[in-house]
Amino acid sequence: MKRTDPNAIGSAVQTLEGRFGKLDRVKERIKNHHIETPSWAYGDSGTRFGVFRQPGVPRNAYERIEDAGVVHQYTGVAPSVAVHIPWDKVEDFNALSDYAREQGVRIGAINPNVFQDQDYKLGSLTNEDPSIRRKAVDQILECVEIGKAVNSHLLSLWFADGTNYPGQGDFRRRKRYMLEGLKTVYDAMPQSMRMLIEYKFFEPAWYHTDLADWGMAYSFSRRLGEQAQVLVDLGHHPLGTNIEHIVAFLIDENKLGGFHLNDKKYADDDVSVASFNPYQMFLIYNELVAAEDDPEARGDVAYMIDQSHNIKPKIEEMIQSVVACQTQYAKALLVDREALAEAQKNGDVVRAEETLQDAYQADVRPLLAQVRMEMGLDPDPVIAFRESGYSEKVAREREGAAGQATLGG
Ligand code: PSV
Ligand code: MN
Repeated sequence: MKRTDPNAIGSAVQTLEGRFGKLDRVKERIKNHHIETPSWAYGDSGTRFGVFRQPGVPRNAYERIEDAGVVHQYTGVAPSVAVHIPWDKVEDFNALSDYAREQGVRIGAINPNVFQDQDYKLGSLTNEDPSIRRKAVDQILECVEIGKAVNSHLLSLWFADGTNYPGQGDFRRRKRYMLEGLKTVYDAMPQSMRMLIEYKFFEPAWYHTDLADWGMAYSFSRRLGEQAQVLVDLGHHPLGTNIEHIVAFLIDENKLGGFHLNDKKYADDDVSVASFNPYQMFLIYNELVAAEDDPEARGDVAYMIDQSHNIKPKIEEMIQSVVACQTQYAKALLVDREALAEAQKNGDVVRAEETLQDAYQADVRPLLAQVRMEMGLDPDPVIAFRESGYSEKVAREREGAAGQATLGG
C-alpha cells in the first residue's frame, strides 16, 4: 500500500479528461453514489466450522453503528447502515437512531431474521404450522414498526425457507403460504416503504428454497404491488450466471429494488466486492449507469454491502469494499454510450466490446483521490484509517468483552 502522490493527481486526471472529456459531472455522480454498509459485517462472524474473534470487535448495535460511522468518515459515501433484527434489537430504537446521527450515519434497511429461532427449523413463512407462520409474520411486522420509528424506507426480506429432501414439502402449498405471509406484511407497510425480496437458490436448505431465483422474487413482487421489488445478492446465483442481464431485465420492469454487494468464487462465499470478479462488477454497473442515463428508465436502487468478514480486519475490509464499488461505478461512468449504441446498431461487435474495455481498463484511482480531496477527505482511505489508531483504540476499550456473534452475508 503506497500513498497517492498529491502532486501527480491533477495531471493524471487531466490525461483521463484528454481521453474521456470533462469529468466534472462524473465527479459529482461519484460523490452522490451512496453505499450502505451492514451492521452484521462489523461483528464477529465465521463459518459453520468456527468463529474467529477479532480484537476490538463491536459488542452491541451501538458499537456496530459507531464502526459504520468510521467507514463513512473515511469514504464519505457510506451514510447509512442496515440493521438485522434481532441481532441489532435494542430497547429504544429512537435512541439508536439518534446515536447513528451523532456518528454521521442513519439507519437504513431493516432486515428481519426469521431463520435462527428453533421454531423455524422447517420454515418460517412456509412452515406447515400456522402458529409458526403467524410468529414469523409478527416478527416481520415488528420490523415494519421499527422502520417507521427510525424513518427507514426499506424492509429487506430473506428467508432460509426450503427443504432438504425430496418429498419433504409441497412446493405449491409452500408457494401459497409465502405469498400469504408477504401479503400480510405488504398491506401493513406505509406508502413510503419498499419491500425488497431477496432470493437464493440453496443454503441452508439443500434441496429447494422457496425463493430460489430472481424469477420467483419477481413473480411475488408483481403479485404484491409497486412497493415490492427484487433484491439481487451477487453471491446467490449458480456459477456462471449472467447477473448483469438479470439486473437490466429487472430495471426495465421497474422491479430492481437493490443489491447485496459482495463477491464469490465457489458459492455464497461473501468475500469483498470485486475481489475475484471486478469485470463482472463493472458490467453490472454498466447496466446501472446506462439506466441512470436513460430518461425513460425509472427506479431507485439501494446499494448495500452484504459480506462476511472472517479473515480481514472488518473496518478495513469495508472501506476496501466501498472503494471497490466506487471504482467500478467510476469506470462505468466513463463508457462512451453513444459509441456503444452506434456499434450495437451497426453490428460492430469488436468496437462495442472495445468501447467497454476502454472504460474498464482506465485507471480511475487518481480521479477518486481527487474526488475525496474535494470532499475534504484523505485521498487514501485505508491508509488514513490505519494511521488513525482507531483499531488500537477500540481494541483497548472493548477488550475482554465477548462480541455478539452474527452470521455474515
Ligand atoms: C443470506 O445468505 C443473506 O445474504 C441474507 O441477506 C441475510 O440477511 C444475510 O445473508 C445475513 O445472514
Ligand atoms: Mn444477502
